[in-house]
Amino acid sequence: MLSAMIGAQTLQEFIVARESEFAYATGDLSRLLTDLSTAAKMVNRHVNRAGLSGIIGQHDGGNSTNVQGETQQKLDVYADNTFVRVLKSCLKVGGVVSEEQPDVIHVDHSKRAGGSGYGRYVVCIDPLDGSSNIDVNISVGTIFSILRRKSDMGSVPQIDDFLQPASDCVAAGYILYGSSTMLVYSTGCGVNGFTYDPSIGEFFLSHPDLKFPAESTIYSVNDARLADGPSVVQDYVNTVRAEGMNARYVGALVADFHRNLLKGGIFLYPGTTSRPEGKLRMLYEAQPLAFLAAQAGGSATDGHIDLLKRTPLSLHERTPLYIGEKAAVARLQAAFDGVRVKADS
Ligand code: AHM
Ligand code: MG
Repeated sequence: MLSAMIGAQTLQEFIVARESEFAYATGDLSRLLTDLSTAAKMVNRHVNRAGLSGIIGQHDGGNSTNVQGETQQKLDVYADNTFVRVLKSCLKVGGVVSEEQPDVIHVDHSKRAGGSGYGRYVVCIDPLDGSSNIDVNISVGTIFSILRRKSDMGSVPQIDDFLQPASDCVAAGYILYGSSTMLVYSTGCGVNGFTYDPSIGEFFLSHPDLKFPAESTIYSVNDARLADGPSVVQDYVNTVRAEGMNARYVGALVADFHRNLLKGGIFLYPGTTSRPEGKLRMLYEAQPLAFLAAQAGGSATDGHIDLLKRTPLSLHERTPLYIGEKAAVARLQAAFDGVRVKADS
């Protein structure tokens, strides 16, 4: 890995080189992205050692649940603590919403040197997505978005600072802890991917200007839940299957999204009869990936509207999610629209 990376741009060099592309460049966002990459390295180290260190398994003997009522894994807790601790220490951050915590974490820097109240950015994060994969040594990820607060800088962030449409993200990205660890992010000027070289502790630019391939060859859906979802989605899957598309489903959103971004495809997680609102969360799963998809020439919808345009109403809101290469998503959207028109006539 090391020899292949010699001469490649490091994440830090890239962040600094691209700073001027950002409309409000003051270096604050660069600082924040750098801090996120530091936390990613710390989490990566634990994820990679999970089988060795006795850290796998459920936190607190399975007695601890997060705000969604799901059992927390030890690594969920470690990743949450690590990202939140690093973000709290970043002077640019005024608040954080984490999948693992019910309320907004307010970050007051007024007692710190150089701090003046609450920072200008808020961060939404799923610290360890797909964590049920940890015990079986399959990829997991971190997903984040960064928003500029609408409320006055320095004051306590308000809930509306977090409830902004994905189109208003300042940056978004993910870290994939897979066969190698990658950090993929966008500040609204394309999507770039960086591969981690653990031997020297650096992320290197390995996937510049990522774009979905024009043709989709893969669909990703939890087949077991398909029959409980909208018939539009069932029909769509049956059609693309008959046309020769291949099925791939990891069960970790970051891994499924990343593969489809590289290979061309669509990920589908519909609402079901028992959970019409779907499983995935708007703020720290759907929205960051919708922002990235758009930057990579793809798109995302909930079946009704483009997810870039939807304003969330609550911190842990869920949504159906259909995301990937643009034509594949547009075709599904047209099928949804067609059914709606028929029902209205
Ligand atoms: P999590 O945030 O509790 O880890 O759940 C989200 C994960 C996604 O990574 C993945 O796409 C989805 O749940 C898989 O769900 P299912 O097992 O229902 O197919
Ligand atoms: Mg998650």
